[in-house]
Amino acid sequence: MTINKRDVLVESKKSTSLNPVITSIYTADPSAHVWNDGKIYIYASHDMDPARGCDLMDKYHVFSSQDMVNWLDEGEILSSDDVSWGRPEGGFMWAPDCAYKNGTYYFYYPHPSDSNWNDSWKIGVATSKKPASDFTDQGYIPGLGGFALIDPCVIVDEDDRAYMYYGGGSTCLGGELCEDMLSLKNGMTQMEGLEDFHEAAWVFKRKGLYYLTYADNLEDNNRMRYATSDNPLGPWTYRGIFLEPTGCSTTHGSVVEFKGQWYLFYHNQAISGEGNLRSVCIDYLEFNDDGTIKTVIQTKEGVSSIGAAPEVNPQLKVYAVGDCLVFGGSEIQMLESGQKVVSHLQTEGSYVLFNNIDGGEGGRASIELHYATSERLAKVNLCVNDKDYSLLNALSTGGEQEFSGRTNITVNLLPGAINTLKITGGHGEISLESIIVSPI
Ligand code: FUB
Repeated sequence: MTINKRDVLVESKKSTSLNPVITSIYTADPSAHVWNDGKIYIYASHDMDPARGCDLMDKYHVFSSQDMVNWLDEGEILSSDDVSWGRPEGGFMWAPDCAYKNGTYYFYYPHPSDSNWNDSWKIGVATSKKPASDFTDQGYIPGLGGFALIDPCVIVDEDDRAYMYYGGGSTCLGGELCEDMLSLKNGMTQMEGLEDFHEAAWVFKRKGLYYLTYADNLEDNNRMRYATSDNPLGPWTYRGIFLEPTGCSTTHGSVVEFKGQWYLFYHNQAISGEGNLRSVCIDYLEFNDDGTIKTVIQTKEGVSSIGAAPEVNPQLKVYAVGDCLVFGGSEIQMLESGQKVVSHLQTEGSYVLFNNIDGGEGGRASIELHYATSERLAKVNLCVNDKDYSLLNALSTGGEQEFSGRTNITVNLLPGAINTLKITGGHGEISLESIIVSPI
């Protein structure tokens, strides 16, 4: 079998980020950061599809952007399988955060250490010299954790001192981290002055003022509230609600400035309609003259481009589906335009197989499928070298021959032209036009 490879230009058809902004897989609890490379990164938790509840949340993905509109899935950075001290049954990889200090990225995540999960929360730390790959678990922070204590967030202040916040079950705690970023200087203290704190603490600083944002307890419809202080560890002055319910039972967000503009990252359930299949969104966040936050307007458009779109990867390779192997009820079809596509991928057991995919030197590669579907929400299952990357969402393109759909994920490839990609119909009628393999 021959696989066609040709260079192409990929044009972003999005003029705004759209909401949800991450659609290929389900993601929640976005912690966004701008690092020295000039890009903005989202560290997100992952909801498994089909929905199996928050208890089986298994791993974290990172996404990066230089313009707020085009986001690259940088791939999985940590899974519960990587946590040697963790709950034996895995799961419970809940809302994380990342901090940078002295040349190292510190990825903080809540995870139970025992089968009795809600009594045994710990805050784990994985480190890397890179923002979105090669993280290695370093264990958990001594002295932190216990009943319902989740959702760590870390701020490295202008004087280089670092503070951690976390909490749940109506308790929010904060404390200073030691220089090693892996231990606490003087333990944690209660954050005083918050009203109706539930979880999802996030701290940022603007014009010398510290802001602590969090999810409240409104039943099945949490909102986001905030408080401010002149000191990183409070006491705090409660300021109000700035994100009304998103329609999802949980709410969780982060506030970040990028290229002079402030944004709120949060999640909703707009794609799935299910509270444990969530999707990350972005909208503008604005301040009043007195420093208070205006209520965030939740939009479908998302935010506009800020900066140049990413350049086309010169190593990009396109594999035309006309050259792949097709099994089951799928077939290769010639359209009137002369375009060859794989159609009827929805048939049970049908799949397409690409052999001999070149992984270059090996490592991470973005896999992007170009598709058409008139289903509101179709799905395909992707396996690479027998590793199951599970379901990818394919949102409606408005027509069975409208090949404007894009769904992608970053996977690991072996070195050389020995990789195998298998795409199986997951749900709904969908046709594929091409697959793009782009080493990162
Ligand atoms: O995603 C799991 C949990 O749901 C998070 O830790 C909470 O903040 C809530 O979003």
